[in-house]
Amino acid sequence: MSSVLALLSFLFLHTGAHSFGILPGSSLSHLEITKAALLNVTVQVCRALAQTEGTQFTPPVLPHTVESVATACNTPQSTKSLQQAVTFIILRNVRVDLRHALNASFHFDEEKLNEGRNIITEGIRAVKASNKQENYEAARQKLGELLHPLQDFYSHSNWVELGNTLPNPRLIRSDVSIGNLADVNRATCRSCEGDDCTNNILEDIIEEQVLTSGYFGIVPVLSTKPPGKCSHGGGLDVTSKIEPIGGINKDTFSSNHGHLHTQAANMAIAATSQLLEDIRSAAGDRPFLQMMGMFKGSSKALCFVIDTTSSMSEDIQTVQDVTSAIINSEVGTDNEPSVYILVPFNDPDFGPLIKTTDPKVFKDVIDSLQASGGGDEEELSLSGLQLALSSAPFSSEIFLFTDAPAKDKQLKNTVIALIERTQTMVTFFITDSSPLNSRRRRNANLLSRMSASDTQLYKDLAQASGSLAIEVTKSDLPRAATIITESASSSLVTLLQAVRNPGKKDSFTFIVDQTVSNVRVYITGTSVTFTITSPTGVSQQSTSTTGSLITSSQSVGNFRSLQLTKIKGSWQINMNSNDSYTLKVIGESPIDFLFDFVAPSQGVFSGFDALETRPRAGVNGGLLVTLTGSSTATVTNVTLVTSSGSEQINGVVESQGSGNFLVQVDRVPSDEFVVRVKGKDQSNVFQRQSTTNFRASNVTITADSSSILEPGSDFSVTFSLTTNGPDGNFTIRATNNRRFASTFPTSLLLENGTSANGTVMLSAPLNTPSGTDVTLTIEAEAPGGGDSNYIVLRFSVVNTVTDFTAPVCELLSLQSNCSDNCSSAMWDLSVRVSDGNDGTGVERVTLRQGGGMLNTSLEAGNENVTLASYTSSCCSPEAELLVVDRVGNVGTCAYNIREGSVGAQSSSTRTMLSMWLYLSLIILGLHVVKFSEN
Ligand SMILES: *[C@@H]1O[C@H](CO)[C@@H](O)[C@H](O)[C@H]1NC(C)=O
Ligand SMILES: *[C@@H]1O[C@H](CO)[C@@H](O)[C@H](O)[C@H]1NC(C)=O
Ligand SMILES: *[C@@H]1O[C@H](CO)[C@@H](O)[C@H](O)[C@H]1NC(C)=O
Ligand SMILES: *[C@@H]1O[C@H](CO)[C@@H](O)[C@H](O)[C@H]1NC(C)=O
Ligand SMILES: *[C@@H]1O[C@H](CO)[C@@H](O)[C@H](O)[C@H]1NC(C)=O
Ligand SMILES: *[C@@H]1O[C@H](CO)[C@@H](O)[C@H](O)[C@H]1NC(C)=O
Ligand SMILES: [Ca+2]
Ligand SMILES: [Ca+2]
Repeated sequence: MSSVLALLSFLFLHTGAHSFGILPGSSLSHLEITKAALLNVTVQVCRALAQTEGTQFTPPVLPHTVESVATACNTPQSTKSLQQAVTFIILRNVRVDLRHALNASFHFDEEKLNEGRNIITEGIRAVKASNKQENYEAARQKLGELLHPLQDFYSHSNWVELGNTLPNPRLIRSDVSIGNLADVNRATCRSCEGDDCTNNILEDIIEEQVLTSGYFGIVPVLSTKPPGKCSHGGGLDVTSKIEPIGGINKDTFSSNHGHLHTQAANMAIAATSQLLEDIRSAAGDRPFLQMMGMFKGSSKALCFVIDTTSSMSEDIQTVQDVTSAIINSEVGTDNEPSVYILVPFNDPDFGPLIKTTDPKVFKDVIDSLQASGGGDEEELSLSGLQLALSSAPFSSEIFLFTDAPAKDKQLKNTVIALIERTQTMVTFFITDSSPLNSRRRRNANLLSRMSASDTQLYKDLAQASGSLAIEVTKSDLPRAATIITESASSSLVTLLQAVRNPGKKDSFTFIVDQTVSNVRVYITGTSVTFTITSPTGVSQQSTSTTGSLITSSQSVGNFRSLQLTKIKGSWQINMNSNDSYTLKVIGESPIDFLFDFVAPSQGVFSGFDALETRPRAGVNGGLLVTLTGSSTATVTNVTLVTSSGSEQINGVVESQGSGNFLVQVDRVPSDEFVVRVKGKDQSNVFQRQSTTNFRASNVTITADSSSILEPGSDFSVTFSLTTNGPDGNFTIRATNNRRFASTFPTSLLLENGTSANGTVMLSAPLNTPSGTDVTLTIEAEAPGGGDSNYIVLRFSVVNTVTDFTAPVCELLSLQSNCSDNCSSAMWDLSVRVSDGNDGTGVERVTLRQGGGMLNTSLEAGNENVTLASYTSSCCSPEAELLVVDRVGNVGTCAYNIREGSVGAQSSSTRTMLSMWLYLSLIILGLHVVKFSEN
């Protein structure tokens, strides 16, 4: 594909194709629609939270940017994770066009209106269930997928042509009819040729407010447009050449109904906002922000994977001390971890994973850890690590403590796959390698130290993740563990990271730009010396204890850490060692980058799809790079640098707007590589590097993760394997992080250039909580093990839901003595909230609007019913309660004393309720005093 074509089609489709598209600056695309709505609702939530928390809120100027929203929400340190969430949701949305181009239901084509709505409402259930379990990655994935049909409805149906000015709220509900649907036999369009196609929908369809949508097909013989039906329209759509000719889509300004594009796109933004409001109400404001990657403190997790076998008591003590120190110093600051994760491992068991946002809970859990058991020398370290990797947020850092070899070495490739896909750093603290403490090991009569190959496994994993394997004595561990506190900063960036194995003399440069502070150099290796040279030409030797460049230096075990003076410009470090070493330079800066590997889609439409696999080796490839922390910065160069330093491949960078850059390289290297990004922000030139070391493969593997698992039912995942090089008998492994039972073919036979399909059967036990997510990793290893690829898929487990209605409110009493002087009088309200006999029960009753105090309690003997009492000053004459059931159906009940009337509404049973209320007012003889505001 030529780069010009790629630019036009990146993330979007060709003009006249099949969805909101296309050129920046004119029509609105799914990308812009989704981003606008995500940021809009995030701002609403931050405004509401500021109000309840009594803090200042300055709305960001329009159009919103990730940076301005994070700042307005008073969480600038969440800029990067907000960007990550937004990009992830958008890529999932765009993927629907690439993967399900011809499935009419995903686009509200061909009058598949109920089918389209089902995709939306099933998706909403999964998002709500995932949020409830704090599985935000799974929630974002589903959210992206379901927003696509929602947005397409406004472009592909005749909703706008029917004269509607507001979104259709029935698209996000499954208990009401979607509207007046056209009968299959009813004609909806007439032919229109030429440019003016504004009036091709039949008058009776408009008059009777009948809903329809356009037919779409790219292959004449397969296209079955019934007589008289509308078409989508555009160059690719063959149905629009069949009577009635023409189309009705509003995807772009140049579409058949392009004159309505702006209206359709704005309504898609409003509809997306409405859906997000529903998700927000079900989740609560803080959890909603967490789904958006926004946290009060840091967006980072504090994540430990700890060997708890009998020799580990000193290490455990260190972890307890570090945890206390971090919690004591960081809670309440910008560096407070957003989530705390612990995975203990032992032998023969590991886990469970403990994940909490409460520092106290975490500290208690850590403090209760005790060393015991373990049997033989080896322990289940990789099983523990796998569990942590599949549960930690993307780009986390995990600290693993052990003094023993891995018993589960077969998981090495799975662990590397998860590291690559989540861009997680894994730092190892290995406390057995020194002979000094071999006497401390149990079974002292056995060979108690780890062999070189045992530690090499951990070093390989550390290297793949761009982190360190620190080998120290147990007594030195507390000093080495200070690196954990240093890494808590929410704005840590990697300036340089390299490994030489075997070691050799080499020279490295890194740029310290004006936004970078706290520059640290981390080195691991046993006999490393170096010379460091500043931008001003001053040098300092590693052996020198005086000098102006290194402000502090610490050495422990195989680990050395230096702090550098802040001098802006290009630094050089000359390393000298015959043993293997790692070098890493980090700093703190708001400016960083995010990226995904993308590949041209194989489907009907051209576009690029984010990969969940290794990119293809030896051929061209793409990356989507997003800068964060500055809305004015641009990417100038992106280079794939092989980890050995032998090769640098420069990409061609094309801006896509919104801080996104498409990078295309002629060839993805076969050797391990890192991604280096150079950019410019006004006069400031900066350079950042990926932490993760990536690998490419000659094997490609594809599978889809858009379906949902149901507990107790079999679930099949079909994957397809293609080889462009190695052939023969491939070894297949499928693992999942929940220990769900699974079956899969253990080998697949492939010839060069061919493909084969396999199926993984997975089943979630009947008692799996709704909203659980499961990460399935399918690996394919070429004969001989020289090449392998994998796909990492995340699925949601969601129970079948039969409760589609929100809880209802029953007014028990409303009393007031409001007078003309509102500040001296109060009113109060008592409401019984229930979810009906077949309902799942009331989960939450909160105040959506009103200046008073709300108290809730469970009804005696009936935990499915909540009693709410509300007291307020008469100056705040309105109250609105948000009532949510256990599967996230949301209703509201509004009361006011202003006009001498009381109204209540539950969004699902509005009319019935107001009638009931009217009656109950009469029956109860409630006295509502007229209140006049003054
Ligand atoms: C922003 O979101 C709110 C709901 O939170 C919605 O009422 C409003 O219409 C949205 N704005 C736009 C421009 O869609
Ligand atoms: C960066 O890219 C520009 C072209 O965009 C090129 O001229 C320059 O040589 C590149 N610099 C590096 C260090 O690769
Ligand atoms: C891919 O195949 C080429 C040619 O056979 C080979 O040189 C290269 O090493 C392979 N790449 C990987 C990652 O195995
Ligand atoms: C596989 O086939 C491609 C061309 O189809 C060829 O270039 C490559 O060398 C082959 N690789 C092997 C390992 O046979
Ligand atoms: C492929 O390897 C598996 C074991 O790894 C073996 O059971 C199977 O027979 C082999 N298939 C072929 C066709 O060689
Ligand atoms: C694999 O499955 C896809 C559809 O899922 C099918 O199109 C393809 O022909 C299958 N390939 C093989 C080799 O069976
Ligand atoms: Ca053991
Ligand atoms: Ca209910």
